[in-house]
Amino acid sequence: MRPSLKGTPRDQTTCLARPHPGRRPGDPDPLPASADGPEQIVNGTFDTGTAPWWSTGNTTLEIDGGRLCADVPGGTVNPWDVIIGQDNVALVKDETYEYSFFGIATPGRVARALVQLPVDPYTQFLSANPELSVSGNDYSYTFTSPVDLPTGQVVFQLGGSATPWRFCVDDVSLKGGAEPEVYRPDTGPRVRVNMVGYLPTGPKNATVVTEETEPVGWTLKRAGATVAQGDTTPRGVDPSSRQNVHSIDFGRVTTPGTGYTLEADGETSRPFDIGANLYEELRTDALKFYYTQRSGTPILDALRPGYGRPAGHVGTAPNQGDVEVPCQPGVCDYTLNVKGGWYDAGDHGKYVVNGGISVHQLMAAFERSKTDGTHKDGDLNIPESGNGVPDILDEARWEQEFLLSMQVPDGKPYAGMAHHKIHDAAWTGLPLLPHLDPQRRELHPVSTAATLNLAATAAQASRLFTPYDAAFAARNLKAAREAWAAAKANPSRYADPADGVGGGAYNDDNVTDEFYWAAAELYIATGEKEFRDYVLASPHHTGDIWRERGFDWGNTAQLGRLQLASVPNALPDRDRVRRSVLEGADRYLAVARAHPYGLPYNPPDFDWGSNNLVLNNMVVMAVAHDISGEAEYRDGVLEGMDYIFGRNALNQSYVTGYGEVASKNQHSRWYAHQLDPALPNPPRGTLSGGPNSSIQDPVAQAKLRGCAPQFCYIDDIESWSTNELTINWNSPLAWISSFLATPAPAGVCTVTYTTHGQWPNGFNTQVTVTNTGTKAINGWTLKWSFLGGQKVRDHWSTDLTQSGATVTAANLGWNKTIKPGGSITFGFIGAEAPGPNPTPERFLLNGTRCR
Ligand code: 9MR
Repeated sequence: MRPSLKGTPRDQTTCLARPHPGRRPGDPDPLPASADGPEQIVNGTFDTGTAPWWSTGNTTLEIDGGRLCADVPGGTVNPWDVIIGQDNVALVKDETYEYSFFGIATPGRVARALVQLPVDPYTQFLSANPELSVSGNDYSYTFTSPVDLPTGQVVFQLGGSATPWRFCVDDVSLKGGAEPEVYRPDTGPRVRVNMVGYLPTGPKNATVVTEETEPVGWTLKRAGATVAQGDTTPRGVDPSSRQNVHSIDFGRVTTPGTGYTLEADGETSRPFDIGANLYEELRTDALKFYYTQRSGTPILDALRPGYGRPAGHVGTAPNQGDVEVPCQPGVCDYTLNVKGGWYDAGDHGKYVVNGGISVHQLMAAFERSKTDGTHKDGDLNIPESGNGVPDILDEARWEQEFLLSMQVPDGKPYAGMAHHKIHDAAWTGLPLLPHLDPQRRELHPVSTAATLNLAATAAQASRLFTPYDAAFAARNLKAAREAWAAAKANPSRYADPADGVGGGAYNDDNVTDEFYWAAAELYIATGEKEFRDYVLASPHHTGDIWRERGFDWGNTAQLGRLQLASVPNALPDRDRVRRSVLEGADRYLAVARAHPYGLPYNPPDFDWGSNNLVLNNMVVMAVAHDISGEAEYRDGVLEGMDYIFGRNALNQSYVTGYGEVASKNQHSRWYAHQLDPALPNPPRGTLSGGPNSSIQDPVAQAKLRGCAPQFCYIDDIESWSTNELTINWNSPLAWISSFLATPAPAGVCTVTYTTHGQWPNGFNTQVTVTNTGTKAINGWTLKWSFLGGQKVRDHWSTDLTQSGATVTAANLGWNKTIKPGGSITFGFIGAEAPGPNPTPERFLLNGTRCR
């Protein structure tokens, strides 16, 4: 909206332009005032940014003082060489429309304002040539539509000027015709629950949509019998849904069972379970998602029935990649073999920045639970299953190898940096199986952000892979160091926001957070002073990074902080770092508690991929639980899952295959069942991006305009801005389900782990386990993990075995019993590995966690 203080003249009688020959601005209005029909333009006042307006690639849309502005390049020939427009403007035959806008040109220019057919022959239903001036004018035209056309196009053609100029527009309005179609989602019963279920010992909350303002009764039923009853808590009008809601807390019910229903205000919820182990399958499915996203390899139907497909982008026609991919013209003089990796989303692009956070979160999920042995070889049913390496690491390696291949080779300009992305030269349509993509593939320029993503993930991989493949680990550490040095030498090479044809731009013009994250990973991996000093001096180390909108591929300081807090290291202010995670988690917990749907994310407008931000806020709470052991943080995570699984305004689950009504038409070129019944829906465990207030795609714009944040979602394959799937959204889902599926209850034990001597290739450690409980422990195993490649060589007073970095110490016959208050002590000699050898922080005694 144009703020009135801009002081532009808005007097209709003095500044009106109409498409009548000989008429000049200032002439009286010769037409009867047109009836105020319904508005057909979406965001003509630019209150919500530039979307859904688009432009040709030679100019960039921006909001300047509340108006839409663009610098129009000089040297173009035709008016249509530079265009700004909006699609899917519905026209009804024989209806009269009033089209109006406020426009400015600096310096003055004549533009073309058209309402037209969006495709050849571009028939113009209105064609005007407004004389735009520096001070700005209002323009208004009427026309009668000769056609019924749901997909009309409103455009400003601005090309044809020898010299550059600036165009600004505001208050674009097309009034008349039919009321835009009102889409009403089927939201089912007004009582909203986690349709998958609740853990017996976890929180149990629901939300009921009602007009009532006083408490109403609720009843929990199973098999026709009443299990519990109570009264709702009125919560007023929830801004995220614009609904009047009450919440229900039935947490006192802990009896496992299937087919529970909750009744309130005359409505019955969809059925749900109370049961343990609700997240085990999700943990596997959320991770299995990655195999079917793989590029450069056939997907074996034997491993994923119904999902088998030929290898995509392996240099076989019609594919033009990815074994010898050139750069965009003028960007580089070499080709790279960048075969492999995961397709980022529903398109065939491969991007280093969202690949980076994805592979990071998979490795972090593995590391978090490596003492527990949660992620095993063979648990994901992938081609590498059975190779002795946990499948989650094999899957992560598939992407990490790709990230490494994006690094500029030695001897070339920007050696050590990473190309930002590789994708098609032009957007393709749906459906399109990967191996059928005929587009030219191009490497895009290097970026500091991509380079730092490579540095961070390669440093992390260098530790985690050492026990399994020391050569691969060493290759990663070398790449990480080179990437770090290259990023330091080129600290502000940002991806171009306009480089979004054929693939997403993934632009980010602040990479101080990526620097912090990379330094943190390099410090954890090496313990070196350079990285420690960088971490300590970074503003992100002490700054408030816990923003309500969460973290994502473009906001990665949180990854650095979470890693420093959760992976053992010798940072001098480590306690403060750990406390800061609790502070962040407290904030998300407070947001969730204030939210009648229990959401730990509640900005006034929901972002693209909001579900991933919800989940990442849950990751902060989960790490806080790991640090503190406090149940409230785990409860916060579980309540977040309630939202994802159906306790929401739309009464649907956002994970395919989970819950009675769930997203299943996520935007994808190969899970395009909605467009071609021969193709599958996305596999079980696929997260949808979820509500996006900016509704940037035509389907969302046609159906969801004016939506309250939670309603800005539609399970339609063409709604790419609300309903896509991505590798970087499934990664927090995998992380969180891994967390929830790995409960390690607090035990009655303490452990002291003291490394008495450390020499160039070995160390000597003594471990004492104390029984802090009241009962004798008869027979024990104690588990912990090393940071990287340390290996046990010799041991005494215990039976020690090691798998990967994880060590299991078991009692001998004579020290089997630990009396209440008593302790046992054993020791071992370890082989020193490259990098630091910090004291482990997670010890499991007979499966319970020691303090
Ligand atoms: O996830 C990305 C989101 O954060 C951005 O706001 C949006 C616009 O740049 O792009 C999203 O990423 C899309 C990418 O550009 C192209 N592939 C699909 C991605 C998910 O929708």
